[in-house]
Amino acid sequence: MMGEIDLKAAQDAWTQAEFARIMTVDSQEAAHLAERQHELEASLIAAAKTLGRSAGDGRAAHRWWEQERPPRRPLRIAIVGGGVGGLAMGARLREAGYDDFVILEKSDDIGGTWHHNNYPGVACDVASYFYSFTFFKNPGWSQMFAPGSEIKRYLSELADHYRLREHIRFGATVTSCHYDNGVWTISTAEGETFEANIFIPATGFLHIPILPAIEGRDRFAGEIFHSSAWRPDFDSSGKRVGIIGNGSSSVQIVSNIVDRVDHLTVFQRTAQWVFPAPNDYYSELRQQMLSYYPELTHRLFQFFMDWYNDGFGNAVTGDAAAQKRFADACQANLDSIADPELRAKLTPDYPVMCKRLIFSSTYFDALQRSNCALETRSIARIEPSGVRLHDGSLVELDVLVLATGFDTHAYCRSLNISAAGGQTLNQAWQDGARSFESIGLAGFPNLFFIGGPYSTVGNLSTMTCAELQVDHVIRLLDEMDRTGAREVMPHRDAEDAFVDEMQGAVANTVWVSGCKSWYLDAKGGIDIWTKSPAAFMDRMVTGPDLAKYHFKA
Ligand code: NA7
Repeated sequence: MMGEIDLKAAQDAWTQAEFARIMTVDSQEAAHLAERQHELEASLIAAAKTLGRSAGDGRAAHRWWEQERPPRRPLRIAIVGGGVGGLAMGARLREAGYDDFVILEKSDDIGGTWHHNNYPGVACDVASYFYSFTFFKNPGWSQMFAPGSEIKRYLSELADHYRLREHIRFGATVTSCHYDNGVWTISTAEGETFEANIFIPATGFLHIPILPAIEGRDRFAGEIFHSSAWRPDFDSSGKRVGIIGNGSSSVQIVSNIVDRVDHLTVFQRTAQWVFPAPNDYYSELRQQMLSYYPELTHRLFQFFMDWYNDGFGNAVTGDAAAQKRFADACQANLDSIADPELRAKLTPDYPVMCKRLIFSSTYFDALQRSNCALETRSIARIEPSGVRLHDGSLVELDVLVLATGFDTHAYCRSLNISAAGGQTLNQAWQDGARSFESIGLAGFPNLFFIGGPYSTVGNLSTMTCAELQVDHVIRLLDEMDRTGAREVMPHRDAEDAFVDEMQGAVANTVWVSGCKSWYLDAKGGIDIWTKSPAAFMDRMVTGPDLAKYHFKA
């Protein structure tokens, strides 16, 4: 039998081997470490069985409905969006004892981004152990960067575990939200009206597709669709496919379909830096072992969180040494391309991470296949038979995929939010989206954003960001519950000072170092968190600073 000391030693040895394997570039050493882990996994499973541990107990032990939940005064809450943010909010409300809530979702299923995006190769490019909620661990990720369908399944399991489905209203497209005297009235395109005391837009920022304003788009004779509208049953096999754009979506699609299509043309307007990130498969043995030891899944979360937050997060907000490490890795990846002409086409003319960094170990290989062409000549128009370039040549196509991104600065504008006696949200945001500490908005009582302006975004984990925000909102609700307040909203001067603080840090960020990206709005402004991820966590965890909020009985 493995004693307690041995168990801890084996766990430590497994995690050390894991971290060393992730960091090494020596494939022989990586194979040796993987073998060592494999042996430890078998021993740890045997030990767990001997000790009578139950598999998956990270979740099973977390029986929120059996925990003591404080009695709450009636507070009706309406959440808009059944994606990552809305589901996290619902789960934590459940745990905190706020059971009177509804989640309004325009679609017919949960998952948000992970429900809508079904293109081949769709996956998260944030490591899965970090792209998870700490209160709902997942020992069963099958890959370092899990496929979209697996993330949707994870969210579905979360919805079941917290019995959220009974609170979700599918097919509810919110068209207007008005606040008056302690009550939000929310109307939908389907003709329903909901009333709530608290209103939480959790609509995200990757849900409104941008269709490029290229002449002739509607005259294409073949199939033409945005990457987020790829039908699950659409098969590109044997077809001549063109794809406009080379962001994260395109890179995943290209890598996935290149071997299946007859010919693939990637239309690139701006070169991208690509960080090499092999997508390791995780064995069933490993998944089984982790299911017995949720503490190890948590260690993996911590490891990746530090890697992303300290490494990546600091690199984009002014840490030159951290940025150089990413720049060197991206440059070495680029240098691996043998053909100097292709390499030149793929060389960006702006600093690494100015645009959202692409993570892929397969994209450059795909571009070098004989049936793939990288087209950098500019597009003149779309014609029935293909894409006409400005030099007069025609690229003939059967399928044209528009991987042209999303309107990331729209946020929840389409909800038409207003408050009695004040501005509409669209008026308040006419010079750019804003918030107080990513949560509230002066002039709009009882409104809390999840994933709105001044959240951390980019290559960080939106799940972690949502979890921090959701818990912050719950503390505001607890204060309303404790004091009996009917209204809460940030003071305008506190919000102005916060926006000044964020804007004052913009110049340090790599996002304004000379490129165009979805981090910048139409006027070149920035409305995301501009300080370090650690500063965001600190603000979320130590706050809310109640003195900066106005509570009204
Ligand atoms: P992105 O990252 O916004 O990429 C959009 C791509 O489409 C990008 O390469 C654009 O080129 C290109 N684009 C957009 N409009 C045009 C026109 N009119 N002509 C040519 N090329 C165009 O979107 P993704 O869907 O890939 O990823 C979005 C996020 O989802 C991603 O960052 C992850 O967070 C998940 P440009 O660089 O602007 O020249």
